[in-house]
Amino acid sequence: MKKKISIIGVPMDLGQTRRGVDMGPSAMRYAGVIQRLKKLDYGVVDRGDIEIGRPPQYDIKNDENLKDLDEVVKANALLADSVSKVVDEGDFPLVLGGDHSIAIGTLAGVANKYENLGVIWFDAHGDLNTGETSPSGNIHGMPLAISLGIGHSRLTEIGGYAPKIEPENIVIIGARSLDDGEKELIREKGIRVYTMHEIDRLGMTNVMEEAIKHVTRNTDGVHLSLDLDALDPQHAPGVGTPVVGGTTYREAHLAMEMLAERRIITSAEFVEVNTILDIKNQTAEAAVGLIGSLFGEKLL
Ligand code: 4U7
Ligand code: MN
Ligand code: MN
Ligand code: MN
Repeated sequence: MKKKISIIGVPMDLGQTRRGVDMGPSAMRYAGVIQRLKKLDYGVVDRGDIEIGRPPQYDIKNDENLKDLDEVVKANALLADSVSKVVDEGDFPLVLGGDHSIAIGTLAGVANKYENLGVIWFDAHGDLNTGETSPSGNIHGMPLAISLGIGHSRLTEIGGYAPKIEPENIVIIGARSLDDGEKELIREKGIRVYTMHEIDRLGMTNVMEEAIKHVTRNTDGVHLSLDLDALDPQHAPGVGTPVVGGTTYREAHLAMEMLAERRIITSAEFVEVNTILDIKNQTAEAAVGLIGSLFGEKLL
């Protein structure tokens, strides 16, 4: 029997400063994510949305270069609990964002269920900043560092343990914008990165073959964290931090189809869909299409 899929929405927009990404979960529901998964014969439960605190928006707190830290911590702690329950019940957690700061909570909820969790981080960015290295103070640029146990302890200790993951079990795919501190951390920790250069050079098929080998070498589960800004802004205009020169729509689908064939993904999140910046829900629809491919949708 196929695993049941539990959907958790996280209308979080405080990990960065552009409003609109809080409506991402609604947009993906509206684009038909549940119907799409049901059509593939999965049992689907929608667990609704995690509650997000709403600070007065004219007064963004920025202590230690960590914007809206209190609310980001609170929401991620709730998300970690909710994801943890889903895994305990034997369901597949599918988290819909919200900005990428929510990966902190998703990984906190999932990582202690595995001996060694692998992570595929599909993103234009490295998300490896800390309050010390971040040029923006936006926590959505930090979740991968936080999950490695690097950063403010209020964030790294969410879920009551740290680190969540080890550097050798991570691959970043689609990178084309890295800050100096992130580059340093990648070199220091030996994190495997397939930048757009490698995708151009090797092709997505080879990149995915290598990436899958890397994240399954030493692990008993693999989390997929997919930031829609990995796609070229042509195909995913509704994101807060677009970067030109991204993957095509088809490359992203191929990546998901290969993950479906290999059945290695044990939890997933789709983040950074910003409905205010989107064009006729195109980015949410792209996300839902990718979710379909990840769960085995085929034309024939
Ligand atoms: B996303 C950035 F400086 N690196 O830290 C930062 F370029 O979750 C962008 O990948 C972070 O969308 C992007 O602010 C975070 C910037
Ligand atoms: Mn672990
Ligand atoms: Mn990104
Ligand atoms: Mn990201």
